[in-house]
Amino acid sequence: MTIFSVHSTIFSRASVVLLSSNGFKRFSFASSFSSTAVYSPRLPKVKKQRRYPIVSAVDIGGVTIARNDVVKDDDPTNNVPDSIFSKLGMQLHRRNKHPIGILKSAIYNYFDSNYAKKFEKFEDLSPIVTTKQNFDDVLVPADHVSRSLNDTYYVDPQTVLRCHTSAHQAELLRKGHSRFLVTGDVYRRDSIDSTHYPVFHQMEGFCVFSPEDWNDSGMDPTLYAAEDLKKCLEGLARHLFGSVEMRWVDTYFPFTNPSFELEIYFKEDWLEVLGCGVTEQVILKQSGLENKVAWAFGLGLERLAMVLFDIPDIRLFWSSDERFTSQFGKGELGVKFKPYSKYPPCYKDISFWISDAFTENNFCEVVRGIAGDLVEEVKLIDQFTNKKGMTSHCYRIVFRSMERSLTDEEVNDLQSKVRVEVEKKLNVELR
Ligand code: FA5
Ligand code: MG
Repeated sequence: MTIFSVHSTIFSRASVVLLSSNGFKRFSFASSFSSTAVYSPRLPKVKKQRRYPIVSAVDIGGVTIARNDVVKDDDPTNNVPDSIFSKLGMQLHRRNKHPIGILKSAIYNYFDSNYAKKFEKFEDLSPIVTTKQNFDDVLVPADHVSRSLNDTYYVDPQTVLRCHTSAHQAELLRKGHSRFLVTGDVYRRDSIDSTHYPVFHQMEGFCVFSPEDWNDSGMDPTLYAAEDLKKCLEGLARHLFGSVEMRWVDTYFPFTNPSFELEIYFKEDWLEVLGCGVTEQVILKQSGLENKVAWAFGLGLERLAMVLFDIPDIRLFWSSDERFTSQFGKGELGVKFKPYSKYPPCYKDISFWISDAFTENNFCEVVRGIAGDLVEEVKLIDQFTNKKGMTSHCYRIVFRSMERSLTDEEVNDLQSKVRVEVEKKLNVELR
């Protein structure tokens, strides 16, 4: 078994991967979004969604999208489950009394007052985009992990649910926009814990500079843009949080160079809240911009809102429980979330011999498909390979509702459904 490092958060950060006779298995120590399984065209589909009623159509900014156009049960090139389809068009960022909407407005205020309203705002661009928009236009290499069915929700081989708001950079540049903010819901197959959810919200910022902007500074244009970017984002962090402990981390994105991430100290750990950098020249040139430099950033709105409002679990953003929703009011930034009660967690372990095609994201998708938001965390707690070369994984599943106590019977029922589905869909052998 070889241990080596690859770029692993969907666009950034290296993490450690174990390469075994079974192929690539994720074994990430990074707390952020990360996944490293290589593309496998035969990934099992995880479809049945028990905790949610099947929604037959959604409305995205006035356009009705039918379920059957996005969820294709018998098409192996489609991996969108009903639970994800039902989130399309929810647009939490457009609800002005929701923490995500309140945060968005606060960020708008910062840009309006510091840049004399020069940043145009887009918040209703469809999350259903082409692979060209999501990947090619921002130089994501053909073999990049983020393109795999394991990481991204595909409607068909040319169409995905955007996995980042960077999907809109190039088209907006081509249309002549040079300073803009794009806010939207983004979708990723991912691990399960308190800071990761398969649907979340990002805000993209983009700012183009011309020679007259940097000439007087006497600085190299790339350096000029990088400094301006950091100043802008540090100012934003101060605007939102007052004083907060933060740090810059160098990283890699295919579309920026240099690239950075900003981390904020939250609940005794560093939490990655955004990625950013100086835009690759090719992107500007392909959009008809010569002799310019630009910076770009992508903020994770849930992560920032968790820090700002002291929200301990990312699932809460989707709660319609009045004990959650009634705590937030339009424009109110200083509010700290008061947990209404902490219900007990219930731990269940499951062990199985994995198959070649097994990936942790697929496992998480099965668990979410059965338990929905009753699953709080899925963690690999043990793994080994026996003399015959068979690899065993043991996962601990934490079940906990944010709204009520779960009964033993209910949790046992969920766990036995997980056991049945995992064996059936992931081709593993239960131990
Ligand atoms: C990106 O998505 C880049 N497009 C950001 C970017 C834009 C870089 C422009 C440079 C220029 P990343 O995969 O790191 O990068 O995600 C950005 C942020 O989204 C993270 O910092 C984090 O705050 C948030 N995020 C990522 N995955 C999740 C998730 N599963 N749940 C909640 N938030 C997430
Ligand atoms: Mg990242």
